[in-house]
Amino acid sequence: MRTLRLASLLFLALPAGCGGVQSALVPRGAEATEIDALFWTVTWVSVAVTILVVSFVAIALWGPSRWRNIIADHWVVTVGGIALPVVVLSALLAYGLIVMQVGAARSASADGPGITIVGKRWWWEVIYDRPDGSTVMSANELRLPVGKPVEIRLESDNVIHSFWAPQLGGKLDMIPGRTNVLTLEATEAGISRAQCAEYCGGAHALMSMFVVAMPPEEYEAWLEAEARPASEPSDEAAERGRTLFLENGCGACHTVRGTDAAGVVGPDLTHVGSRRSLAAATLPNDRDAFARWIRDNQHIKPDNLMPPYGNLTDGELTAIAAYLDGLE
Ligand code: HEC
Ligand SMILES: [Cu+2]
Repeated sequence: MRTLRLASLLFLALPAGCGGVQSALVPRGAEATEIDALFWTVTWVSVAVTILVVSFVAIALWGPSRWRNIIADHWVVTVGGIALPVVVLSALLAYGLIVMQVGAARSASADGPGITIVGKRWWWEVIYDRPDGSTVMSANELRLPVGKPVEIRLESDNVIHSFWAPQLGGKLDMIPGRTNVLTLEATEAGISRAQCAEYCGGAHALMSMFVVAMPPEEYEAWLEAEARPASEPSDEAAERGRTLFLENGCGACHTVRGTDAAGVVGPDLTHVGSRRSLAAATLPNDRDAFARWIRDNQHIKPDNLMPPYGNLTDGELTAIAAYLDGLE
């Protein structure tokens, strides 16, 4: 009995998973709002059709003979079997086409600076256009100005990935050699999540990122800051961390603008300390997480393309973590 009660409690808890930062049922973007309305329309129409069909079957099986005679007539097939499906499905198709049309119109109005997102194994390179035409390299977090349609160009230089920020819009594949364009318009400030939605190998499930929608003035100020080179270490530990970072070859794969580190294999770390998470939303962003990631990343995110650094001492890890944490 107790197990049964526990099981039903757990079952009840399942829908709670739909309310989170990664739910398409909590729209916070123009396209997601339209998709949400389409989803509920299709859902409720389906519910109505199901109730109708089940009622007819129930009448046919158990209904009083007067009712059964009525529905034994030809009109049931003509109206219920042919006319109704044609009308319902055509109406839903038309609705779907209108939603696509509205989306296309919004894309045409996205004339400001865009953003390129490149799917990597298993993280995201995020390149922002600046108003002056230059670009800013960043990674593993997407920032958007609220109320402005932004052209998002989706690319990949390896396998096929798929970009999906459920609270903001539909998903779209990132295909090597192609640029697929998605237009996102955040309708309110807040934090949601994006997830790679196309299996892309080992660490696919751990390829997420936070999406931060912010008021346009804040977004512009943030982009200004993001374009600046890395800040100088603020104390001795961080200073030592920078030396260790450069000595241990981290710069062969990572760029920290303003230092000799100019690698392009891994995420740009110039402002890594200001991001909400590490390794594509696999870990929180704090000193402890930096140290754990550097020493133990193959356990934390199996198959990822960074080598683990088991050779570093606790003291060295703490220093590197202090340095990276300070890169805000
Ligand atoms: C062979 C290339 C390579 C080397 C060398 C390397 N990394 Fe990485 N690093 C990567 C890759 C690839 C990722 C992305 C892993 C993922 O999330 O799938 C990464 C991710 C990271 C992240 C998380 C970044 C983010 O955006 O969240 C940090 C921090 C980091 N590396 C620090 C270091 C440090 C410190 C060193 C040197 C001790 C180092 N890396 C050496 C390839 C490398
Ligand atoms: Cu994937």
